[in-house]
Amino acid sequence: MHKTLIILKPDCMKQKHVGAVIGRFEAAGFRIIGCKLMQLTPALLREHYAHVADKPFYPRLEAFMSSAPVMVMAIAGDYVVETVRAVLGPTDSTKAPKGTIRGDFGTDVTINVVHASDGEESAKVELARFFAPGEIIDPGKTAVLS
Ligand code: 3AN
Repeated sequence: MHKTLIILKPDCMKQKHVGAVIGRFEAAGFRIIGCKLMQLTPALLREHYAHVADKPFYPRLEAFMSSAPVMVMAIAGDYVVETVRAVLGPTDSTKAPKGTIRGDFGTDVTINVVHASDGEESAKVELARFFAPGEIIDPGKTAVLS
């Protein structure tokens, strides 16, 4: 089973696109296996965005990502990492086609609705960064009572 880490960013939360965004992941066939609200700290953001922490745009990114609570999610399904990246569209919302999440709801390259892991290895690292082992539960493996 493939898994990925999703963060619904402050713009998604404030503009109330949470239901629409989760709906697109569900419509693509994926299931939620972890979900919680978090207020991200500068220390956690510096770790999560270590690959861009020395870039000139980083201070704005950190200020934005810590400006309101976010929803962190783990979702699962076949080829979820690459499929979710396609459903999201490119990082820069102004270049994202209509019909993608960033093309429909994003503002710019920083304010871009959702973070999603960019590969299977980074997904493993990021899921462990944001979720304790017991916080990820696969409902696909439990019977639904009728
Ligand atoms: P993605 O989140 O799409 O994988 P990364 O990992 O290249 O993109 O960049 C991490 C975050 O840094 C992006 N989500 C975006 O918010 C921000 N970012 C990336 N490139 C730029 C840029 N040129 N200017 C401003 N912010 C950027």
